[in-house]
Amino acid sequence: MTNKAHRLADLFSRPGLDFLMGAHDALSARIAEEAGFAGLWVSGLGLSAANGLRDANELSWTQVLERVEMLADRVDIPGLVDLDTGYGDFNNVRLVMRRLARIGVGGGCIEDKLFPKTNSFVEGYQELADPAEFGGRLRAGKDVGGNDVYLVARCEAMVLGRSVAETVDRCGYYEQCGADAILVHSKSSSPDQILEFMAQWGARSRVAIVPTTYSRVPSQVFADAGVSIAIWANQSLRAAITGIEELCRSLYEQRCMVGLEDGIAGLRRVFDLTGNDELEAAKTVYDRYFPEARSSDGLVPS
Ligand code: SPV
Ligand code: MG
Repeated sequence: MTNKAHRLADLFSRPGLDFLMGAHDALSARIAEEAGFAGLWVSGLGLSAANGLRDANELSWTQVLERVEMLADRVDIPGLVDLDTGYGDFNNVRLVMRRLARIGVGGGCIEDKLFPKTNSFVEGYQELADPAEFGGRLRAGKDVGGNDVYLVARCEAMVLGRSVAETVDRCGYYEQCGADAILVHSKSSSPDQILEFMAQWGARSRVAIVPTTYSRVPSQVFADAGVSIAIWANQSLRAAITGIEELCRSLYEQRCMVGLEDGIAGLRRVFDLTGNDELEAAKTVYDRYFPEARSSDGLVPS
């Protein structure tokens, strides 16, 4: 198992509730890591929106993985990558998983809907996958990702108005098809659906939830119900939008930064987040890379 896959597995399996913080680029990932989060949710909605696109597979799977690679390179904590439906059938899942395993980010999550996906909170028609077909996608993911990708199966049944009982049946089958853990999604504003699911699911595979519409429920409620992971999927993206909007509105109106400087990060913070200190240290400590005393005549050193 790669280091990050192992650490993500540990986060899911250790007792108590842990959190994955949503990230939409390397910078938001670094900020989440610095804040203390032990793992990331690499959000499909976030990656799409950060590129001005809809969460409808408008960003191609290779574009997604290019961004995942940059993000994973900038943090030490593992990430669970939102792979939507796996971008097609079992064969697309194999391609994606092979590359995800090479990146070594930690894990991948695929959901039981059809390509091109529709965000769970978008109103209108959404189609649930046939469980047997989706099971094939999971088996393909496990066959290729093996121990290098922690595989999470996401069930959208309750989002589409299906019963808790069907959700439990589907998740049980997904577990048999090789999922290491289950993500059970709900768009209810109350936690009741999730709590009922947990009561029926019992102590089977580990469960992750996404408390977006029921975000005000104290996390202890979910810890007591046996949930392993809660995912703050899009709060960071939404905070960034609000921050940028407020600044742009004010600056457009007043045409100078009076009263605004203190409300935004200083450049020092930008340099910290991008690791400038490490580069400065490398210049002084390793004169091997950056000789202080350069030859004044520009000749090759003897
Ligand atoms: C995402 O962050 O892309 C998710 C979570 O899939 S949600 O948008 O809440 O469905
Ligand atoms: Mg998503």
